Amino acid sequence: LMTGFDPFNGNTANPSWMAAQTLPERVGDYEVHKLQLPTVYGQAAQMVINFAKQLQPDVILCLGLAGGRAAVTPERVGINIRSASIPDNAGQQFTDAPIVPGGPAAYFSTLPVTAMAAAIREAGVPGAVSNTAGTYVCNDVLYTLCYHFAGMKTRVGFIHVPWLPQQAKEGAAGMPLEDIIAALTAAIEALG
Ligand code: PCA
Repeated sequence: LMTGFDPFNGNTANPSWMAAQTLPERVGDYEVHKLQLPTVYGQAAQMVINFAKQLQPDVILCLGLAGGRAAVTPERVGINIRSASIPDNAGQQFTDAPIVPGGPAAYFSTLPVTAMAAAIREAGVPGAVSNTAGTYVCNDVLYTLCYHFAGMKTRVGFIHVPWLPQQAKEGAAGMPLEDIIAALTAAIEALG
């Protein structure tokens, strides 16, 4: 199950969903099912959980935009916090709030992030493990899914992608959609 987000915070497009949509229905050994998520705390993760109940996927790989990053970045960890200077697409805004009150501080992704980042670079695209998925909706989804699927056989992970060249802010990195697609294909093939 692969997900991408709708546009948020004034971005006119979200390359995470554009990339998910453009990927073929089969990559390596995997059938790819796609779901667009709203950039809304709580609701986005719940949609993934509901969809996964029907689909029973082997892997859930969520994608999001991290404007300003220069590489495609598998995320190592989700943390139990909501804290951002901008509201989500439903107008919710949080500062220093837990996602799951009393829940564990953090979870590691259950995907092989180092192998995925290496595979991305081998495909000729900048790739690196990221040690923070932020404290906004992407982290909310990663943490909530790790919490929900802890101890279950479904593996869970997240990849942040850069801005497209045409949307990158002055002086910031952008990456063509076809490079993002090549990176994601390599990352999926590295899942084992
Ligand atoms: N990126 C945001 C939320 C949606 C998206 O694509 C984030 O990094 O939290």
